[in-house]
Amino acid sequence: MFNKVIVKVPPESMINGISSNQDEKPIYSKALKQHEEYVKALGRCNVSMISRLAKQEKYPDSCFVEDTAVVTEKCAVITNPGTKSRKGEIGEVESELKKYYNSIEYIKKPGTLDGGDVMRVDNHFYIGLSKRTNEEGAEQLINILNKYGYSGSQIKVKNYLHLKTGISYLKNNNILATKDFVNHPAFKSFNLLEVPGNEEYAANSIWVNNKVIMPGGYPETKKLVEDAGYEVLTVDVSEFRKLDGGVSCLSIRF
Ligand code: CIR
Repeated sequence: MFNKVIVKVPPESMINGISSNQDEKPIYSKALKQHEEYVKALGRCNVSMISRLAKQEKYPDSCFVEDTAVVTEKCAVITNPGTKSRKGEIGEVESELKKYYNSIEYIKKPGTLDGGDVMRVDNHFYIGLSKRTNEEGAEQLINILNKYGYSGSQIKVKNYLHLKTGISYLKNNNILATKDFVNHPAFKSFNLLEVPGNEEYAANSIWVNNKVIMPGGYPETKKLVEDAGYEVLTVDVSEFRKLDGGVSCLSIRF
């Protein structure tokens, strides 16, 4: 169960956020409304507290809070984001997490790690090696996790920004994933729900207290998740998609 959620209001500067598709800029007013709807969806998932951090104009990508921390029941790990313009985002999230955690750990350079590369399955953490997360960062995280009784392993990410761009753990041994990860030996013992090729964006979905929050507009994947027994809440996150972000990136859940 998750009790608490941290989100950060998108800044107007998000129109200059990092994107693999420079042709399509997010529309700020629309993004703000979508963010509101996203927070409302989280509110429908029986979490007891949603902390909404103020927008930070200095950091165009700062609404994607997930990348700044990895949280467990026993500790919070502040990351060292793998891209320069995002490193300063960690300060505010660190201050917020200090309200809830006595044990705060840090990924330190030369290690880099984005929270979007970390997928938790019970007490094991799969860590994507991507353009943002390097081996040193992944090893540091595994060492920290081991100290608290968790385990971790590394997964190479080739075609996506982050590991969780292409795969999500939905509890009860269910994984929602694109073809790349469905065929990956590390995940063969799971019940794999394969996202159709034309709906790959929907592979980034989140389980929140027995409901699944998914991006709107991906009917086949929605049906797949519903048929697996979940109540699905959809939110339109088209403006965040333009910055390569999805429903998991927009919150830290613990
Ligand atoms: C970035 O490139 O860092 C942002 N535009 C998107 C981050 C998305 N975060 C995530 O998938 N966890």
